[in-house]
Amino acid sequence: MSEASGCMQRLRGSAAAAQGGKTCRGLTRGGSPAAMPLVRPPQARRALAFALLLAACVSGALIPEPEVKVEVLSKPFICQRKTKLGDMLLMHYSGFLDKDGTMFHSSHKQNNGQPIWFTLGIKETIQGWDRGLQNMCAGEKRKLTIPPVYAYGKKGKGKIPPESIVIFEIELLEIRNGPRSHDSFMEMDLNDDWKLSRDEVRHYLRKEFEKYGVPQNETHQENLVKDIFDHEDEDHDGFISSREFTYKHDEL
Ligand SMILES: [Ca+2]
Ligand SMILES: [Ca+2]
Repeated sequence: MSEASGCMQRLRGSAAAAQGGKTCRGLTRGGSPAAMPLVRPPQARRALAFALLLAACVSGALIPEPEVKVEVLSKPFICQRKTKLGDMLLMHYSGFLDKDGTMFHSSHKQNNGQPIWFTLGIKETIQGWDRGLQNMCAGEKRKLTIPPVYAYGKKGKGKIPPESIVIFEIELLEIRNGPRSHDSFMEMDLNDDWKLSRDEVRHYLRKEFEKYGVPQNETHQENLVKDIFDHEDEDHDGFISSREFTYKHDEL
């Protein structure tokens, strides 16, 4: 982007120099080899320089930046929440090769046709998913066209040849707070002091166990709390800060 605008600025400056600040008309005619004298006057040299710069800018503009192309195939009428980094997404997906449409994987065919859970923004699978599945509603269907750099790259994988552009059709069924999302932290931080005490973590675990019908076991829970603090309380101050808790998102 910045290179393109820099290019445009240089072009403008160069055009002004070649044309005395007027128009670009006649540049191509004047720049044709037949019309060019052996010793070029300064004006012609400037015109040639401008033409070369123009060619460089145009060819630069023709090399597209690799991006994930997102097409929304259908969207639900009501969308209460959109996906964000750290969320857990329940989804069905099918993957195809762009070059001939071969399907290389589909959640409808594998794992008894069960949808999969995927955590957004932590490089769990390919980067193309992290990039292409943000701001999505439950019930939405998308088609992602993913360049190799955000898919399986130079090596490829299994049925996917090296340097393949891949297409995924994805249906998002459900969005849940990821275990490390900001929302989960807020839910756990009962006294809103932006850090989690052992009591707050204990309370949260009890609630979660209750929700999923897991039998409550004090010793097990205490071990879990200890384990969590051992791993997460990096500065050993007895609290898990929001910084310690939340995913440290890598640059996608
Ligand atoms: Ca707290
Ligand atoms: Ca801490």
